[in-house]
Amino acid sequence: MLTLYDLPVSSYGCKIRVVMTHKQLDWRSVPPPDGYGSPAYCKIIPSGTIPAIDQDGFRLADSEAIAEYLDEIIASPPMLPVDPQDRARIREISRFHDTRLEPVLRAYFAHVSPETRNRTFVTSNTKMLQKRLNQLDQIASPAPLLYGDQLTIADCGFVASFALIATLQDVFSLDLNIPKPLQAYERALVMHPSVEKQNAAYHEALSSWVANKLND
Ligand SMILES: N[C@@H](CCC(=O)N[C@@H](CS)C(=O)NCC(=O)O)C(=O)O
Repeated sequence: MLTLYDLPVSSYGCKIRVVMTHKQLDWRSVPPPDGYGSPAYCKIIPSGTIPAIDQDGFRLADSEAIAEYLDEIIASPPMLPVDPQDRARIREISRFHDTRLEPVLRAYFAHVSPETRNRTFVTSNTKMLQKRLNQLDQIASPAPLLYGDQLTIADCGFVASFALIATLQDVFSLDLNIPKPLQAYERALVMHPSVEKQNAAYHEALSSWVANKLND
């Protein structure tokens, strides 16, 4: 059986859980020994990051590489468009998510606990988040998902990010204006049958994580 090194609260892990659910794969989730980045885990996965997979000794890290690998070895249902330009656009959005949007969300993590919160940082990071959402609104044309009705690799990353945005909005009372097409996209995404259960589980993991941070 496929092993997934993962933790319930991992956003990139959530992306792979949605891919695996959509591909109807069986897998077992294993926490990285001694935590991610630990010497014990780096012996297995040199980058020390989660998610990572082990398929009969073939080990692979990086959510995007994993998602594309799974899409190539399990052809149905396909998670990338066939047309080269559509395919490239979906990859562009997925990389925009991973390299431009998600890091801005991650930057809030150190400020969730009131003990370590810096309001000036939160305000400036929110301006950056607004900028990224506006950019996404220009790049993507959800109808209702990023590529019509077909769930793609790019959609999978947004499951955790929309959950994170909602959670962070509550924690920091963020003054965000999420463009209307993106709001409609989120509504369609979380209703997708391959997303629903993973989305609910991710919200639950986030709630416990935030509750722990607020009680630190
Ligand atoms: N580009 C990587 C990023 C993964 C990532 O940063 N994962 C976090 C946890 S959600 C992690 O492992 N951090 C540990 C570290 O950076 O050492 C991916 O897409 O898998």
